[in-house]
Amino acid sequence: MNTREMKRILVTGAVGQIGSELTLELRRKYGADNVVATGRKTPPSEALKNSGPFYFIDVNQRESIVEVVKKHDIDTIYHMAAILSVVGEQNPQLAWHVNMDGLYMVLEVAREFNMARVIVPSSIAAFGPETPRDRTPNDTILKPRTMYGVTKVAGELLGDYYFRKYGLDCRGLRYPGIISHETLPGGGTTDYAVAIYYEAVKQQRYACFVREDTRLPMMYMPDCIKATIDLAEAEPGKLKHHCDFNVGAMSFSAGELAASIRKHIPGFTCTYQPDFRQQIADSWPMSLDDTAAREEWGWKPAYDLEAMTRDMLDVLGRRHREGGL
Ligand code: AKB
Repeated sequence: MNTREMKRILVTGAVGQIGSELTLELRRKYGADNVVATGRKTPPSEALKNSGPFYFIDVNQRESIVEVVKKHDIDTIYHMAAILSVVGEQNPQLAWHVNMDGLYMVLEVAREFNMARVIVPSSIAAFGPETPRDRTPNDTILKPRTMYGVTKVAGELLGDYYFRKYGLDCRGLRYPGIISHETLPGGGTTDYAVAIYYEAVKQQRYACFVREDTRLPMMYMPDCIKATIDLAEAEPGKLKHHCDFNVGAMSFSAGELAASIRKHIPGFTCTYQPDFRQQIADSWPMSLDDTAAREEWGWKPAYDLEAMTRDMLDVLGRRHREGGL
């Protein structure tokens, strides 16, 4: 395996929900000039725009990646650019193009430039209706029904292939629904678990697009960032898995989420109007067995539902009072 150190990092999808916060944390850790943010949109926050280098790149355009890789002598890629489940069902061709062709492009560039590491995120969408839904094992049936899920399974396999065939150190987590208060997610099935907080703060009511009893695994952004960087930095010799780690943090129904908000905003009301996204949610795990991540690289989440709700409402409440929501 390649033994280059991770020193100069490129983040694709750096203006997305996870990429934007991940970039800032990586810059804090490795130095602003050593973390190059790239994306297809203008950075949403001044913090991201002004804290280090940013380039517009398209992950499907090899030359646009290569130019930045050469200019900044990149040795590590966090490949966060992806089309999520709902947009993927609306436009499966686009999901394949961005998630598969884009990943292949990134892996090929990483191989050609002999990179130290590539972080290739996966998702609970890699599972499907035939998978055991309660404490879903790490190694189990992977037969998703969404195009997003298909690209996630194929992405896990492709990353593992590059590791075995070329010694390219690819690693990846199966993200659950990620909840955050900085950048909104775009086009995912778990987006209701973010939107509910914004609407609770702004108008004390929310119409949820999945049933009240819909239970999915979720994670608060600080844990997501920690998990991503911890896996990237884990000692290679300890890893038995590579691109397919389950990472659990919490698991709750939409009704339990609303109840946790009601403890802080007693007048909050939530109605349930399931639409086509219900079927996607019903095909995903309710909770995860993340023993492999705990044993192989010491994964341990810090936030549960109560702690996350307190923090989310604190931050969003403050922003709303200051007129920024
Ligand atoms: C989605 O809902 O599509 C994503 C995911 C779970 O990967 N948030």
